[in-house]
Amino acid sequence: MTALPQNPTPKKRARAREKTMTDANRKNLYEPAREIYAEYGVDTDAALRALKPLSLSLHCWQGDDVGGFERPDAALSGGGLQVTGRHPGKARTVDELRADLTKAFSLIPGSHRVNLHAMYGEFGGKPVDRDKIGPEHFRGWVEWARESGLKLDFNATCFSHPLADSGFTLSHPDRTVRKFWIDHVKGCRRISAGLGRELKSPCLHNLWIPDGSKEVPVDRGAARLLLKESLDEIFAVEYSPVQMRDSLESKLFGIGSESFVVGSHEFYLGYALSRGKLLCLDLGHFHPTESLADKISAILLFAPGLVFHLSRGVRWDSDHVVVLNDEVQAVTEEIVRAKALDRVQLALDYFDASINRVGAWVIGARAALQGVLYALLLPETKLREAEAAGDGFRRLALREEARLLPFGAVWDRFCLEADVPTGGRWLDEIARYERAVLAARGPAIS
Ligand code: RNT
Ligand code: ZN
Repeated sequence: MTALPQNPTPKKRARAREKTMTDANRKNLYEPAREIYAEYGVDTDAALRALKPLSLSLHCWQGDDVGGFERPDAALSGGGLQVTGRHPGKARTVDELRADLTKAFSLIPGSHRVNLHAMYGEFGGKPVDRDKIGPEHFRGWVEWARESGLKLDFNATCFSHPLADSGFTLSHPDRTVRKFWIDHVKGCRRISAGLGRELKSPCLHNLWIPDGSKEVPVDRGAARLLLKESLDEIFAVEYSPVQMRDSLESKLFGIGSESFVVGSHEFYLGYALSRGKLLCLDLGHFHPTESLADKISAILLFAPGLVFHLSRGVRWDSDHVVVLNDEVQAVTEEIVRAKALDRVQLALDYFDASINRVGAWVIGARAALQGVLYALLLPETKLREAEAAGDGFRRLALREEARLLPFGAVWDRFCLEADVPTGGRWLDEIARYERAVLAARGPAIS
């Protein structure tokens, strides 16, 4: 029997009324905001137009604590990565993960990408080792992405595997172990090219490996030479940039690789620039006092583009949820200033199991977009004039004044145009999803 259309409940009617009122109030704030910004020589309409085409790459691994689908109870192990927290409701199946991603995207303005890891394939309940995976394991993702209007990015998974337990993969002294990981990464690049071809958007294949050691090694050079050779072997296969592009991600240290990381910043900077590959800078992978923002204008003079893993380092952890902090602002400011929005990819990379996981996605994605919008709304012309005139006082004071401009009204406008909730109303959406969907999920299916 077909269900008859239901009259909205009083509660639903009140909610709809509240939505219209809030939206109207917020819409009214835009015009005055626009005028205030104009006094500073800032065109808010132009800023909104510039932000609109920006696509973030949302990391699938926030949805299930970096577990993946290789086994029913798969969990993150090794690689110097750690997820903490026991918030209930994590995605246990590919359908649950896709439902959660869909919910997150409904609360993030704009059209975006999903960043997959190799261990998130659909393996049909059969064990498929990493060196044997192929495009057939990602058909479901392609179909879902196509239906959802999303594009896909990809990552080889060189951790959570017995052959990574030694702490070395592509730089392992044993050729058999190296070969296993070389084959895995080769397969992942092939899968990436397929995803890019099918979805008509170049798929970014990012490579991060955990290789390194707890103690100071005697021969750092040997491991780096092996990594260089493994990479050359992997990249001997070329793909069209229309289908896929490669990026390489460095790290300063990890848990268990405190004294030595083979794939350091200098290693990958040299490798990427000499081989025409992209460099991936993760905000949590540098010394806390080192400015990642400062690297942008230098690297972009020599590289075709840059990839960012937006994250937040807190003490030992490099993967807290992204918020709109000084670092994110400094990075987005430098990207905008370099007019490089179309040459960078902003990908999110963090894992928090202590709070609602869908909400964690949305916090980070909205913060990243807000960072870019904030940068687009800086009184750039006036700041440059002050700098050119050698007026340091004015330059500093203008930056402080800029903090008080009605940024929120322009952000709300962006959300309204994209038809996603303004202000804090998305918090209630998350709470509803938690009650209706996440709370019904039991422990991991085994
Ligand atoms: C690890 C890197 C890497 C991972 C993901 C899961 O330190 O940041 O990007 O977070 O591949
Ligand atoms: Zn990263």
